[in-house]
Amino acid sequence: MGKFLVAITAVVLVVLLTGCGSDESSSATPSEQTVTRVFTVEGMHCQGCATGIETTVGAVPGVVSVSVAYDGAQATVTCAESVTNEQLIAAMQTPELTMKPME
Ligand SMILES: [Cu+2]
Repeated sequence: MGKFLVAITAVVLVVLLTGCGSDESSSATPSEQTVTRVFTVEGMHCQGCATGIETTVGAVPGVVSVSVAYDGAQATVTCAESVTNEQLIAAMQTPELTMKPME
């Protein structure tokens, strides 16, 4: 009976220790700096295109957030520093859409 209690306590401790804060860093490594990059987007013809880019670029590992403005033809991406512009562009590139880093 004593051993059973010890086992339960151990499980609860593990859940408490590993569960705390684990949701915050699902994609970016906690110690890694994040950067915000702005791209110009050509070829969008409706808000659906913007939403599609947000979804595909948002799925790139290390990407924290994506905001695409159809009106301004711009994509703002917050991601881990190790994510390259090429990775982001490759993720959203289609025959119709072109994304370029903005200075
Ligand atoms: Cu569209």
